[in-house]
Amino acid sequence: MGQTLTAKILSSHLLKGELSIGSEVAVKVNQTLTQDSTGTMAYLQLLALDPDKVNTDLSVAYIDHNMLQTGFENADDHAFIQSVAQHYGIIYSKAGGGICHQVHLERFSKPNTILIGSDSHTPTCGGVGALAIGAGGLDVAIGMAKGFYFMKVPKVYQIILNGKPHPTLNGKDIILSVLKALTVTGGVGYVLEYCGDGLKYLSVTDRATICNMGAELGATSSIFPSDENTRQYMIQQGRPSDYLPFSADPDANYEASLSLDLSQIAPMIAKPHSPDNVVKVSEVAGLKIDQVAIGSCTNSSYSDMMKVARILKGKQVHPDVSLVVTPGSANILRLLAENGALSDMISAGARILESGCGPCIGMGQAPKSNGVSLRTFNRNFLGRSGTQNAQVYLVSPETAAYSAIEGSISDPMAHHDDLSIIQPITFGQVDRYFIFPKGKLKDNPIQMGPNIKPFPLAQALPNDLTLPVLIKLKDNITTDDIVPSHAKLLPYRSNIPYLADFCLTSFDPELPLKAKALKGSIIIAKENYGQGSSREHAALIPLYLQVKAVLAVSFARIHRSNLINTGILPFVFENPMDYDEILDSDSIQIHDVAHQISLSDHIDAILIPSQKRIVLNLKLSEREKEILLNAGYLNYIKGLKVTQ
Ligand code: MIC
Ligand code: SF4
Repeated sequence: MGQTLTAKILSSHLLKGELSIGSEVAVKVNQTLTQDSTGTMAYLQLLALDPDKVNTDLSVAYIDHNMLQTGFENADDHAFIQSVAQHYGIIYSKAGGGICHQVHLERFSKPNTILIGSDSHTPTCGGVGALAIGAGGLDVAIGMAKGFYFMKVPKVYQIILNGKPHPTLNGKDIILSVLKALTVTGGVGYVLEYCGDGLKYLSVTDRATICNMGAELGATSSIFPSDENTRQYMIQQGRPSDYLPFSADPDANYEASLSLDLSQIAPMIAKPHSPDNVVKVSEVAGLKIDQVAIGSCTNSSYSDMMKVARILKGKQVHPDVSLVVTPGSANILRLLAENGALSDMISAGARILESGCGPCIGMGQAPKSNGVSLRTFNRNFLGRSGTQNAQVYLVSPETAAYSAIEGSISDPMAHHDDLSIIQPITFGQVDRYFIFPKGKLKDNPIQMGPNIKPFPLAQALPNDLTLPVLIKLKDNITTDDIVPSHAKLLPYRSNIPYLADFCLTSFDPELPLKAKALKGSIIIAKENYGQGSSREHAALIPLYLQVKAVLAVSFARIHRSNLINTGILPFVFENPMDYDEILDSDSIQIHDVAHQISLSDHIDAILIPSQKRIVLNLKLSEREKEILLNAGYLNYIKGLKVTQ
């Protein structure tokens, strides 16, 4: 039987365990990436582990999220990360160098490698055939210190792309079509592997856009084969020797499959407030808009920017629209400046931002009240833009640029322009934003500003738990809901006590106070609790508020790991109907918790006051069990060795 790309990479990187679906294995980590908003926490954890130096082929610390230095906090965090990078042998990518995923794709991504990153969009590098996985900061810190990563062996979803796409189609329209077909939970437990004769029409950056938004399907990762287009990309990026032909075997076996005919795909748009709320752009064409934002790790490549410049050239942004453009890397920005595209954008009335996440994570450019914002980003969760009542739509750069000129949503297929781009033979490289580690690493001192506070650690499980319900939530609660992120809060990512006062406050403004008063509680939720970002703050903050457990119908993959890593019990309802039995005023009582966990996946619990018996499921690997019984991953990891 032939192998999938995923199976090939996992088997050549296997350190421990058996490659059977659902079982936990340890794999060798080749590369890691962090960004600053999850990075400070990851590096505090790396300091606690204190290896001599990182144990990977390459680790990079990017500064791209927290770039609005409205106070000392962000600048302090940057200095901290830079000092840790120097201390342990990590490449530091300064603010302005670009968005982690775009820069990593350009400069470091390699086929047939494993990359883990403390950001849910790490799978972007699947565009060149890497198995790139988003993880919590602690998992990445452990990856750096020990060189391994534990993961569940995923199923593989074959996505067959046949046919030739219309020239104005972007990778974004393809992934939005996949989201429409499979929804935000359709990728859970899978790696999405792309194949088919349509691949030859997709550039590496279109592929990267598609892999990037696999995160919105809940997938473990997404991956394309490495082929002639990959070779061309590596040559352009000045690193032809990083190319390696890499494809799945023709007789590989997949657990599921979806076919799309690219010639039939029209420009697509995700309506508020979910990336899977997808319709054709033509169905909402004409809707008046207030803001257009082009960029983010999803759509900020050189080709995307050039197409935008082509559309804007000689035109004017509509008077009622604010158009903001964020090129994905300093190198792309330089190329745009050199070839005149930047001038075309500015002449049309675009606002140009430095390369970084910017408006995607609410760092400025919040829309006006009830504003309609068209964004080339990957998430349109309610409130993420920084304006609670804004209506955010997700589109391709082509749709965004035409709409910015018209002042209303406009279908790029209605324009019949030739948007083909002549690619430069080589992109050149801007290395001035990288600080490469040198000298005697450990001689470099760690700089820690006053905003950086210690992270909380779990306590050993008591014999009996009686946990009042803190809040009862619905489906698809995002990590943005649990720990909001925007210009006012992002600077506090290294200050858990401060952030704790904002936990779930859009559902209950009193929740942090209530949690503190209860000194031990449980959160109840439905499907897909913790979707979205990899931020482990969504676990550390409940931990700080003494939340001991979350009971949900299901969890998003990264968030479930983050809960376990911090020492919070992620219970699943054995019978999902029991969700309806639980009242806001109830408590859940569990006797002999540690003993029950060590014996079985099925944990007996009692609802107080009704005395109804419910069964909580805690399907854990042996390692996860030990983590929970040892009050968190950090406590447990210190003695753990995994070798090939
Ligand atoms: C996001 O897109 O939500 C973020 C901000 O990049 C997060 C990381 C974070 O919360 O810091 C992610 O996707 O993991
Ligand atoms: Fe940055 Fe947005 Fe990408 Fe997250 S999704 S890494 S905030 S650009």
